[in-house]
Amino acid sequence: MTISPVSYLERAILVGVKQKLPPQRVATGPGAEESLDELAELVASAGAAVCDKILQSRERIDAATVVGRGKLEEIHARVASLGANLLIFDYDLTPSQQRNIESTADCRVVDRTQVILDIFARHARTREGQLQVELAQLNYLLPRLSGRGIEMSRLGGGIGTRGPGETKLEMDRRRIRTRISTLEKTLEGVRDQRMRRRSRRAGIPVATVALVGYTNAGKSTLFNRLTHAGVLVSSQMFATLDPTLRVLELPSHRRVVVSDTVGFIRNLPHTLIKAFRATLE
Ligand SMILES: Nc1nc2c(ncn2[C@@H]2O[C@H](COP(=O)(O)OP(=O)(O)OP(=O)(O)O)[C@@H](O)[C@H]2O)c(=O)[nH]1
Ligand SMILES: [Mg+2]
Repeated sequence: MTISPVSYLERAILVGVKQKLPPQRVATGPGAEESLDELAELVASAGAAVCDKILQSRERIDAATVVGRGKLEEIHARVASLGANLLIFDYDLTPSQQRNIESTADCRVVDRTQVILDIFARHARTREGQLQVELAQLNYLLPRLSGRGIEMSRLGGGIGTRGPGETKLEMDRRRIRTRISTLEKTLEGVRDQRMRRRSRRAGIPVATVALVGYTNAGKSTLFNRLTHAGVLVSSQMFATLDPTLRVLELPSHRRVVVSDTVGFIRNLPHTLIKAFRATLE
């Protein structure tokens, strides 16, 4: 896959929102800070430079702009002074929030989901992987299409515009719907095939061992060490998208099938989970 050189010219400012909790409530789980750091890793894997991180604390999310008008003016000034050309929100933006922010900040705006979709688009190698990414991208794009058809085609590169469906991002609604149902049918076929293969394997007394864990945890490295398979190892997140299976003989001489597969992350976009069902199953 060719990677647009435009991507390396992207200078991004990351924006996170932290909801202020009433004093009696204690925050649990990963905080907004960790999530923003993780987003920075994702953005680097997508090929853009991070020039600033902004974390805003609010009582509640602003319905129109997420961060509120005042903060947005501040962000606009920051974009200008740093020469940034991309705002990345660590928050799932609705199509109208995205438009509102874009018009005030005078800068392209994408969200965490788009960054992850973009990485998947760049890393999908097999036909199945590419079809799954395309399905996720089109499902993400469809509700966001109104009035953006022309803009999308004018952008011509960068996070949120790449992928196996790159040219198809310029399609109109009707054709996107048709394409989505074709992709769903094709992938349904892949799932059936997988299911049949699994049930055949279930009849043979060979255990399947799946390596699961956070993206970049070292699954592929371990897989290679165990099986000498030579799959891609990389410091980028989501280097592995397509599953690889190898037979491994344990010290006890028992044979098992080991599988390397896609990693996990917090808040993996729903469009991706749905599209990657065949792989994740
Ligand atoms: N320090 C250290 N680095 C490791 C170890 N195992 C792997 N790495 C490095 O961590 C990075 C990610 O390794 P991968 O094996 O590609 O990780 P993965 O879990 O397959 O990642 P994805 O396929 O992207 O989800 C690479 O740069 C590896 O060289 C380890 O035990 N120690
Ligand atoms: Mg891997």
